[in-house]
Amino acid sequence: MPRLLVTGGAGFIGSNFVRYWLEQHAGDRLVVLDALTYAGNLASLEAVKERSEFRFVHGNVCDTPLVEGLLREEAIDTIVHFAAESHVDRSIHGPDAFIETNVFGTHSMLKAARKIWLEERALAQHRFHHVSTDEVYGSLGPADPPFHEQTPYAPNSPYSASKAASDHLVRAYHHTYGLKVTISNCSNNYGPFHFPEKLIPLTIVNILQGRPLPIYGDGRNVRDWLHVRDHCRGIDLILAKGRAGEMYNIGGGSECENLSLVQRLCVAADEAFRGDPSLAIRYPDCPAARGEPASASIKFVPDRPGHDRRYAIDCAKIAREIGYRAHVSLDAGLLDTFGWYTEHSQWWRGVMDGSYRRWIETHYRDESLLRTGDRARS
Ligand code: NAD
Ligand code: TDX
Repeated sequence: MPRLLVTGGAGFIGSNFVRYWLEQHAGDRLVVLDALTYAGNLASLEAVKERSEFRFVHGNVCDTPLVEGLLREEAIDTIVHFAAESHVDRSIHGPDAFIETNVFGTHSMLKAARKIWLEERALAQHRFHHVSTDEVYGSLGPADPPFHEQTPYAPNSPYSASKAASDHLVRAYHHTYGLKVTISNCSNNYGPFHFPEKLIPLTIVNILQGRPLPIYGDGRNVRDWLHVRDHCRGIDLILAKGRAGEMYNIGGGSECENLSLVQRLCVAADEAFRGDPSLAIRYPDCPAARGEPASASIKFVPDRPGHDRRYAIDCAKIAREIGYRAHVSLDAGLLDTFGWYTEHSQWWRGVMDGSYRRWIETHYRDESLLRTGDRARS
């Protein structure tokens, strides 16, 4: 049975992966290593914290001796490396943490894996899976073919540059030292437990609180939306059937312009409030609680510097070699995600107070985005 070390397991995708894994592979040892930055929350791991297979370790991936100790002590043979600084806007305002965690942190993980697996244990069966992003490929024009695994790297933000650097290090540890690695480059994830700084969860919680819905630039930027559950299944398949040294793109097959995506969430809110009168009581500041369309709160704001225009993923390789395809349609996924946020306000209110709020206050100059005084408590 595999023994997993999951870094960044208290974050959005990591915590979904931990729940997915323990559902699908009950009995496998699973250790989470997470520094609990603003993006990491133990509340996201509530459902598994009592499982005997599960252990949480509070620590930093840059702490190589700590990682070596865990690999030894827990006889880990599989690393799934999610830990990263992940928000493009934050990387524009402060790139240092991105270089530290994404580049040095990944190198620290690789050094520890090499030392324990190759030098100390001569462990033939091992896997270092690195979770990366489609942003390393840069930006597409409207008629360009989607990114495939041979698309040259052309990262445009400090975030994507740091992820590209980490991908190169992972690849180099395979070619130079023979470490058995795989890399997945996936598109924009969405789903439950997503920190409300990224477009979908931010839009949902702002709708529910009657706040403006910020759209950068003209709102015509395109992302390929991947439900986090499909992403977790894709990683599971790569661990089981992926070839060492290979990269695999994972997409959702759901390209959508930002403005259209936000409008779809607004329609979902209007319909949900019409169908469930308890929502208006729980979220009295939501326009839909007064019968007004949520889309009236859409607000165009200045564009993100260097904003990539379009991402799209060609999944042919992972479909052909491993049999992956996305199961969750964007319509079903958005409805499901909207519903999750309406039912889990305790989670999102909890993760949003504190450091997130202070960051928003420092970096958004547009005061109307900071309107406070929401009365909603559910
Ligand atoms: P997230 O920001 O929600 O979570 C990151 C987690 O890593 C948090 O729990 C945080 O506490 C932890 N962490 C940060 N620095 C750490 C450190 N130095 N040591 C240990 N733990 C640390 O991120 P996410 O959205 O879940 O993304 C997970 C991975 O997937 C990242 O590598 C990201 O680049 C990649 N990715 C994300 C998306 C997306 O749409 N969210 C898309 C493509 C790729
Ligand atoms: O308030 C907003 N308004 C807006 O128009 C925010 C937060 C975003 N946007 C736009 C910018 C992007 O075009 O929406 C799109 C999505 O933005 P984000 O949710 O910040 O995601 P993105 O920048 O595309 O990056 C995400 O996908 C790839 C993740 O954050 C990365 O970790 C991942 O690698």
